[in-house]
Amino acid sequence: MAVFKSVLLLLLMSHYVPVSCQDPNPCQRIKNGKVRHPTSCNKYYDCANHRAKQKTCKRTKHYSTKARGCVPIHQSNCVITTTTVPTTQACTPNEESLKLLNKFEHFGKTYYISKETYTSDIASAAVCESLCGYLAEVDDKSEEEIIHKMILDNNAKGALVGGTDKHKDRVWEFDRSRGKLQYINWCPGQPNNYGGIREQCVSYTYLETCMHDAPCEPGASGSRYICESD
Ligand SMILES: [Ca+2]
Ligand SMILES: [Ca+2]
Repeated sequence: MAVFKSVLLLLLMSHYVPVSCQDPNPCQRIKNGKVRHPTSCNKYYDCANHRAKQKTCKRTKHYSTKARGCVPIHQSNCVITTTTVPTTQACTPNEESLKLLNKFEHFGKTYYISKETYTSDIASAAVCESLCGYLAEVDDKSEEEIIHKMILDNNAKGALVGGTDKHKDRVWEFDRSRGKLQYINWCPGQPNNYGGIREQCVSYTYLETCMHDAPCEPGASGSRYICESD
């Protein structure tokens, strides 16, 4: 009897292919029955006592989870969804843009201050983007101090940073995300649309560590612009 059992066991083992350790057993949750194949429509697994045997439908058929068997392809509900892993493309700062700005590292972040005054927020933002960054977004007091220090260290009169109310009057947002400014520290008397001109951008001067509203396209201001990169 013992010999008979052993022979029977051997026969079963030769019939049902054990699944390797690397592949999770498709019959782990199904003791007896059929399980769809994860990456093929015309294959499925036959489970017998949690042992999986891979089977293939005939050429014109697909496995159907509804019918629990092979059916003509047009009757099958099989859809294989493959998850594509998004590829993060490394950004390389543009060589020509790098010549236009001075680079600084502060607490794991990279900032750039332009050597020339800004002509428009859009042009400045484009240069920042070519450096894998954006017009500096001042998120807190410590970042504000970094911005101010960069202005002083570079003998600049001031610098344009991110933030605008051009989309909605008096609603200050970051242009790239349209997210509202979380940190706002206007200097006394600001924002003031100085001289009756709509000042829809944000800048800092060398005089104070606080924000001014400033024209996005100044004629001549002497202000530079600062980019930030994560
Ligand atoms: Ca920031
Ligand atoms: Ca102003």
